Amino acid sequence: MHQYLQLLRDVVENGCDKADRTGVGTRSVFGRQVRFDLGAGFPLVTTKRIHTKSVIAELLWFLSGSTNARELNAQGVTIWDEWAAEDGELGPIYGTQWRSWPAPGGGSIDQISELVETIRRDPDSRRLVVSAWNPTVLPEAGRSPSANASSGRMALAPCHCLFQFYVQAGTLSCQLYQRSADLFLGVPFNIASYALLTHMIAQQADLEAGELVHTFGDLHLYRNHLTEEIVFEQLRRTPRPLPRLAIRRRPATLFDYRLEDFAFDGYDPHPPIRAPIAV
Ligand code: THF
Repeated sequence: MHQYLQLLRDVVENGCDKADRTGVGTRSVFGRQVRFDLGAGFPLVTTKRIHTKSVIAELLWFLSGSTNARELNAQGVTIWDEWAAEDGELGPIYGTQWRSWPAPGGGSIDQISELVETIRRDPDSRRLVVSAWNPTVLPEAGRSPSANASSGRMALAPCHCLFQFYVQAGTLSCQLYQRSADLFLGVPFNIASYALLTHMIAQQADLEAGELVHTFGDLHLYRNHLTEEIVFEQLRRTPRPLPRLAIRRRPATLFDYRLEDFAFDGYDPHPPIRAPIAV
């Protein structure tokens, strides 16, 4: 995971001060790209422990089409609680846009099912794209996430907002465009999540996982992460060998995976590093 440490160094050295929606303030750069060869090991950050259960549960929750944080809480995962309304709702975030994008004139579009079908039927297609960026339901500026969610808008605008797959020589690659990226807390989750999704879809389509290409818009470190105990502690640590992902069975469809189906063999990270999340 030298790619991840390089991004940390890049933002520390080249970032400019920038204010942001949360009021915390960031150091930020614009436009970066890293690549991970998924055949060479699973891209899980090793210089701090990543809570892999949260990563898997969040992805399965997105794929289920749910946008309610209580359904994630049922798995013991609380990473979306800060943005939810009283009843747990987050409005039409990823789950809705991925599985039931509202179609004009009623009905909805299941982008994920169509994606898997197209990968199988027409692997050379250049339209293997899923978009979570739906301008008709973006949050209203100046309102709190929970107020937006309560009024049928997204609690938060999608950060990882568009992805595309590519099939070549029996391998499946994925490129993600992330418009806004919390490098210390969110990005290790985002990398692992899309790597996992690529492995799952590859299994369903009888392909091998190829590359994950991760492209960033506003890539930032929150000011309260730029401390000796947080970012600079992580930069002092030496990366360890990558784990390998084991998928223990082949479910009938992409929507039938469970938490227990996944294991990260050989994951031997440095200790966790706690940091405050900007809401
Ligand atoms: N808001 C901000 N400020 N950063 C983000 O990365 C982010 N997201 C999602 C929505 N809003 C965001 C939420 N994803 C953690 C990790 C990912 C999150 C939210 C929170 C987090 O606190 N991680 C801790 C604890 C892990 C755990 O409890 O499981 C960590 O140490 O990794 C990015 O898409």
